[in-house]
Amino acid sequence: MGEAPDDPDGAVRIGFGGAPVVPLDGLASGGSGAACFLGVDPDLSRRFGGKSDGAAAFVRHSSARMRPWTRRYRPSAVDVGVLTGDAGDAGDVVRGISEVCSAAFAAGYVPVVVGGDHTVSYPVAVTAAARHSDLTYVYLDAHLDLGFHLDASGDVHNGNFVAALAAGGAFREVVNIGARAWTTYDEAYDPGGPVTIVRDVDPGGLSFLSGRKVHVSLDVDVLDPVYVPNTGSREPFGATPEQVGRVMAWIADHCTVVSADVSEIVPDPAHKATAEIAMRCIHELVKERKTR
Ligand SMILES: [Mn+2]
Repeated sequence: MGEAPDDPDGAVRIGFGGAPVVPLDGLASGGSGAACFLGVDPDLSRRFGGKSDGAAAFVRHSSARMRPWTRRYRPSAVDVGVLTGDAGDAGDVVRGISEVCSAAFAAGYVPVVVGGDHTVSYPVAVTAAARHSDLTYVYLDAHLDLGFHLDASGDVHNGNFVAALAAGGAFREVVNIGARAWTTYDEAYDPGGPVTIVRDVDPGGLSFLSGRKVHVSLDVDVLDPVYVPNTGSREPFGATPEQVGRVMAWIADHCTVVSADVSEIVPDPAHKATAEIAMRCIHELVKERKTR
């Protein structure tokens, strides 16, 4: 597990969005629906876009200054570390993701995996669907990632893993929010399972999701490149952070969020604010449950 920056107060190590870093085996049960962050530093299976190796460490370090606010508004969120390794370790990393997510579920947390390429969503979603029946996979993404028709290799990568999820049959429905790339208007996709596309990044089109259990995946390229220029597959005419935040808040208020992931940030010290945008969107999505 990677190192976290020190808390300015000196009391704890601080991680994603200012959450304290805790050992995985020290997770107390009773997470009460708070976020349990896990970072994944290596790209798992990138076919499209610029490399984002080291994205988790970048997001973690660049969002640490949110601590005074998340300590107040999301006090139970925790960070259990960053998985490291290289492409040759992808199998080990995938197993690690599954183990950590299972431990987070068992302790009552909402696992939130912060990765590099969007393929990181695949093991998180599969682990979530094994634990929760009747789950809907919701992904905010400028692209559909349904590209099995583009290659015959059979490999799962960041351009086709959603087709693998749809065809796998473990999800009630796969729902994209924000597809806008020209490729998303192709008629060639044959995902082999139920896929719904909601092009407007606006809660107004989401009422059909009300009451559902969901896994939510945020590919930051749903945001306009003006806000997140450091992403691998930039598309113009994107959403504002406020639009994404409103969609996340609507999902938090109307659905049961069991797990989440965020990906496709390319580490760049010139754009540290993108880490805070990503973390703020996640904090709109994963609210701690009120006990009263
Ligand atoms: Mn994308």
